[in-house]
Order: sequence, then C-alpha cells, then structure tokens
Amino acid sequence: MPQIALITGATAGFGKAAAQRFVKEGWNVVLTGRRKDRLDALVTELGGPKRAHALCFDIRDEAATEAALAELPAEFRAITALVNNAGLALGTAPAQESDLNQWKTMIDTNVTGLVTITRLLLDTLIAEKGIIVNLASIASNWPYPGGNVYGATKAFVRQFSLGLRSDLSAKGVRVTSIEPGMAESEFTLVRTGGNQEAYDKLYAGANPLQPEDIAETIYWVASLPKHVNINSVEIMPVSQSWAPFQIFRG
Ligand code: NDP
Ligand code: 8X3
Repeated sequence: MPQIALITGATAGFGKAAAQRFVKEGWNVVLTGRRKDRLDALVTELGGPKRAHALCFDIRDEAATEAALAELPAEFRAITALVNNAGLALGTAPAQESDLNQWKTMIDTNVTGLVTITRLLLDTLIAEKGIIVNLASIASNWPYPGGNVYGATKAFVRQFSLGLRSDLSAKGVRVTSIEPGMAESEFTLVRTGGNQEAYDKLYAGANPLQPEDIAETIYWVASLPKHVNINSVEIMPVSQSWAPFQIFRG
C-alpha cells in the first residue's frame, strides 16, 4: 500500500511542488487549499483520484477542516505525513502602521489553522507512527523590519514543532521544522496585495530558492529511516545572508 501525505496549501508554491515530489516517489496525496479549480487540476496532473484526493476548505475554519477530514475516503485516511504548509504573510509595514486585520489573518492561518489540523490528525499520525513537517521560516529565527507578526507566527511554528517532538517521541512520531529563506512563489504577490513590480524587484538577480528546492527537503526528511528525526532545517539561497544590526541614532 502506498503511504499517504496530506499537504496543506497544495494549490501553489511549496505545497504543489511537494505534492508532485511525493507522488513521483510513489506516495498518494491529500491536497488542501481554497482554490478548487487548482486542486482539481492538480489531482488530474498527479494521475487522478487513485493517486490524489482534494479537500477544499479554509484552514482558518475549524468546522470546515473537521468536516473535510471526515469526508476522506477510506483509502486516503491512513495519513503518515502531515505537511503543514498553508500560510501567508500580509504586508511589510512597520508595526505602528500595520493593519490589525492583516495581523489577525496571519495568526488565524499560520498559527490557529496549523494547530487545528495537527490536533485533528494526531491520533492518526500516532497510529501510523508518522511524521509532521511544519513550514516555519527564517523569520522564525531572525527578526527584520516589517516582519513583526509574520515572524512571530513562524516563531510559534518552530517552537510548536519542537514541543510536539518532546511529546511525540515516545509514540514514534517524527516532527520537523523547515525554515526557508527567500523563495520565489506567489508568497510575495500575496504579501504585497498583487504587486508584480515588488515581486520582480525582490527576486531580480538574487537566484532565489524555488519551490522544488523546498519540496526536496520536505521529501528528504519524510523519507529518512523511521529512527531519524531532523529537528529543524534552515535553508537560504546562496545569495542571501546576514547584515549588521541597525543602529538608530536619535
Ligand atoms: P504560496 O503563496 O505560493 O502558497 C501558499 C499556499 O497556502 C496556497 O496553496 C494557499 O492556498 C494556501 N493557503 C493560504 N491561506 C490559506 C487558507 N486560509 N486556507 C487554506 N489554504 C491557505 O506560498 P509558499 O508556497 O511560498 O509558502 C508556503 C509556506 O511556506 C507558507 O507557510 C509560507 O509562510 C512559508 N514560507 C515561504 C517562504 C517564501 O519565501 N516563499 C519562505 C519561508 C516560509 P489557497 O490560496 O488556494 O487557499
Ligand atoms: C518568508 C521568508 O524572509 O520573507 O518566510 O520572511 S521572509
């Protein structure tokens, strides 16, 4: 029987690339996201309903998440890998100029949504001795101007991953926090409200990470022998590194 990976946020970017990678390696996948047309197209691309099953729901909605999981056909229920990838950043303004609704959307999606689906699937993951792969960020580890709430949600994801590790090691469930730096995807269009100029400027000449690079890492941690746990992986493009601390001189 093929192993099953449930990948949240599979309509674009890392999630879509991860779904393609897992299926290429013989796994079957459950794909989630809000854009049904993209989910349906990906199911077809991945080989149809025997290989992939789509669940269309908003991860911020607990009842919808629970109902979607309850609808899973028997052959997609034995989930051995949960890839908590759905997430977003909204805005790059300093805190004092930020929109509170954007902050709440990031918290509801990146924190509450991720925690909810994880809790709903924990019994299954324990029964399967599975793995949870959480998409954190370099923003979990390194603050930057305008990163305020986005970075805080990703710091939560990293710390939640390590806490889950502590609780689940006796159950044989592995947990990994993946912390990517600059990667080219719709992420920047979402963050900037669809600003193509900002997108082009950010990635120009930077040779950023690509979704396939992250999919490779997700698949790698999931496919290691069951006694090996990668706790966290921080990944940047070679072009990205650290800068000196900023000094405000009043
Ligand atoms: P994309 O914008 O390309 O993809 C984001 C995915 O999340 C989409 O499939 C989207 O699906 C899904 N999603 C967003 N909000 C919701 C929601 N409310 N309900 C259900 N699904 C939702 O971004 P990336 O692939 O780049 O990012 C994936 C993850 O990696 C995110 O958690 C992001 O924070 C993180 N990350 C990204 C980095 C980057 O530079 N790109 C670097 C480090 C981490 P849909 O819109 O169809 O619902
Ligand atoms: C995305 C990476 O540096 O834009 O998580 O926060 S960054």
